[in-house]
Amino acid sequence: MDGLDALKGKYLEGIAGAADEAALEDLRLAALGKKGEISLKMRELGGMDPVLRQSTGAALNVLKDEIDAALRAKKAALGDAALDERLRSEWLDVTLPGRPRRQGTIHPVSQVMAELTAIFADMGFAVAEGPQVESDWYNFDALNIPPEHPARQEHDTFFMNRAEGDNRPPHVLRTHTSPVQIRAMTEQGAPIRVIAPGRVYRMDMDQTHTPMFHQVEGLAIDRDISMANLKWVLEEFCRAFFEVPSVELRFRASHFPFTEPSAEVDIRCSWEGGQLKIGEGVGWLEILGSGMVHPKVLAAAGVDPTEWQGFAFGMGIDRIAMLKYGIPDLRAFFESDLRWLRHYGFAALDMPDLAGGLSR
Ligand code: 2NL
Repeated sequence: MDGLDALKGKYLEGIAGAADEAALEDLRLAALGKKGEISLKMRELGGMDPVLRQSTGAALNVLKDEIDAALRAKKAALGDAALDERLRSEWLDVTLPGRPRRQGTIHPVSQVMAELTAIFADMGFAVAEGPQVESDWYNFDALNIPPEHPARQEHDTFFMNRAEGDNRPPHVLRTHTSPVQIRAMTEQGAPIRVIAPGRVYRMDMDQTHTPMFHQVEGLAIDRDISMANLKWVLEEFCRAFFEVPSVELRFRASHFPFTEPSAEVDIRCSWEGGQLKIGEGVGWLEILGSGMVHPKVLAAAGVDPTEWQGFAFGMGIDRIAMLKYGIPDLRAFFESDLRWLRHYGFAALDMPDLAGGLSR
């Protein structure tokens, strides 16, 4: 019996101190394996006298169960410790933002498009898109600019080539996004509320003009839409876009073939110390053109002008981006200079929404 106590002490101590599963397995074999110490003692039972055999046998069984239980418990504990250790060392915060190897930026034009889309979406305007190569009917005729109208010359249009002997009028690179709204009206009918942001093209290149630039037009047609609705929508847009508490707009009578009446819109501003401030001061800055959609334009898009009316407006995206973000030179917009993009670009995850103001 003393021998068994010594065995028990030795194995339980060994098991408690085992560093890993391999050490545990060695101990199991040494005690309970075929040639293990307990197994050998079991085999010796056969040669004992019956009384001693019974008590020794019972004691051996108890010891075997104890060692077995200690082995299992230690194995489980080692497994838990190993898992804890992995969880500690392989810890990963999946909520961290990505870290791209090279940090790109969002172009100011893309940023401003996202901003104005958010603002107009909040007022119920959907975004419409259309082709950049247009028929001259969609780009001009439908907008009340017939073939010999002087406005055609003023648009500095890029013309596409026709095949030899094809005498139909050539397609054009759209000179405004109005044709997108003609298409939207034709497809959806009235009532309708859309904006059409996108690239437009005019053959012009100097300090303040690039042959490709960006425009957003807006259109709202219903039974009783008026210039008053136009004024509110534009004020609301300017307030949200320039992120100022209030703005003041001034409507000046103007002329466009596709609206009647037509108005150019100025915004109150100050120019102190070379710093432009929107919404205050004694200066005025022209920011867009607008008016009530001409009845002929409604009719061309299949909308009955005796039943429906509404406003339209158009403004340059590049220009309002320059005003808002203090970008001095228009031509740098399209030079793809990485230093310029890093300076004026926006973080990819910094997309605008209206909760708490555009830039929070
Ligand atoms: C400007 C002036 C304007 C429109 C665009 C428009 C579109 C349709 C019908 C009638 Cl479908 N009008 N667009 C109206 C007034 C002015 O743009 O100075 N843009 C930069």
